[in-house]
Amino acid sequence: MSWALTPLTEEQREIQRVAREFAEREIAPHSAQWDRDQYFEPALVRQLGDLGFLGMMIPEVYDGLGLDTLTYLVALEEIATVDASVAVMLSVHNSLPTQMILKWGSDKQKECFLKPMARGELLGAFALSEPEAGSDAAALRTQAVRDGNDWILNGTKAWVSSGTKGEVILAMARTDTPDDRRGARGISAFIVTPDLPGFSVGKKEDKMGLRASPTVQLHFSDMRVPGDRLLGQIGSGFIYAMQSLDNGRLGIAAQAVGIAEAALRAAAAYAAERKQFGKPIKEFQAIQFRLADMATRVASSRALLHAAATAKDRGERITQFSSMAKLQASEAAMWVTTQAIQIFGGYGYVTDYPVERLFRDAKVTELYEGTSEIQRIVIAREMYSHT
Ligand code: COS
Repeated sequence: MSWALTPLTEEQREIQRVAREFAEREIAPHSAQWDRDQYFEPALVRQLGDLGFLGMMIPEVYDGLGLDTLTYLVALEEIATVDASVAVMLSVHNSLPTQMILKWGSDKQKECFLKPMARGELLGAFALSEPEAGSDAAALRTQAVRDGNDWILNGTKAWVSSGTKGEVILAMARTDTPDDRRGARGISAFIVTPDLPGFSVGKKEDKMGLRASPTVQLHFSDMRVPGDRLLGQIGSGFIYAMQSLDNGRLGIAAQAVGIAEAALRAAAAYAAERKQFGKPIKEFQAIQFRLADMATRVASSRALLHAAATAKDRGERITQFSSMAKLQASEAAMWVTTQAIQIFGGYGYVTDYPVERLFRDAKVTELYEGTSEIQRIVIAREMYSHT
């Protein structure tokens, strides 16, 4: 049912096949249990690293595969179709910290962090949000103060995906002073590692969905960060984060398309086998129309996502396009998973079938890396920003 609306090259189809086979063989048998146990399988990071999937868009010179965005997203969708928790780990790592170091990192930072991240030896995480700075990300309060060549960081980051396992965390902190607040321009990006004195992992969230992906708070308490861990320019961290989220949102859109595709497939299969009133329920028009609408929303989400990815690969600004892709795909995923449960009836409401997990996993795609409301703000602002 997974139509390629954008014609894929032979290489793209091959990577899609590798992702699908890996997901079905190594992930699918465990997904339900990992979800129940809130278990993150560390061996997966190394296995995905061996396939090159932790360096998909990193050039070969930095030990990555050097693939384009569309190829990455096609593979990511395949993983998400099987397990959205594994997909978010891949999405964050490939879209945010690695791309930030690739774009703005020094040669030394690329050598020390980017290369091992591309090989899957170090897992990346991204720490922008704080308990009181979510949608209003520029209101973050974590403070960085210079001390000789080092920086001393104090504050709490929130909603950090892969937070308990993240080995290279791109953390945004204020480098302006209380007497000279500079808003978004007072924020810088730092490469933080868990071995720094003053770093600790705080509360692990007990989530509705994506339960196999650890989401935590991180505490920085007089955390001493060497000067060479500052990424790029002082005061540019918020801009870097926003530009990176343009990429990140494509990853979340691919995750949402994968979740919706899985729900569509499960519902279509169930409708063919479930009999009521003497015939398979797929023969009732009420079910056919529902499946048709689900398939249409999955296809249109995928088409928009692929169009945004190819625009990015052409070097175009994709701020509006990526927010559109995420908005469309995440709302479609929530709608499609809701319809899937309706087709399953009571069986959709219990854990014997995968659709209740897909429904729980879909919800977060409307929330993280910018809520649907934030995506609408970005889309609307972009309409006027170039006129
Ligand atoms: N690409 C490049 N630069 C960008 C940008 C983008 N996509 N978005 C904003 N910027 C720049 C602006 O151009 C501005 O730069 P200047 O100082 O040169 O003017 C600066 O960043 C501040 O932008 P802006 O004034 O638009 O900031 P706001 O505080 O109004 O915030 C929103 C804008 C709401 C879009 C932003 O806070 C946001 O995306 N919030 C959601 C955060 C999010 O997704 N969090 C999830 C984290 S992962 S769980």
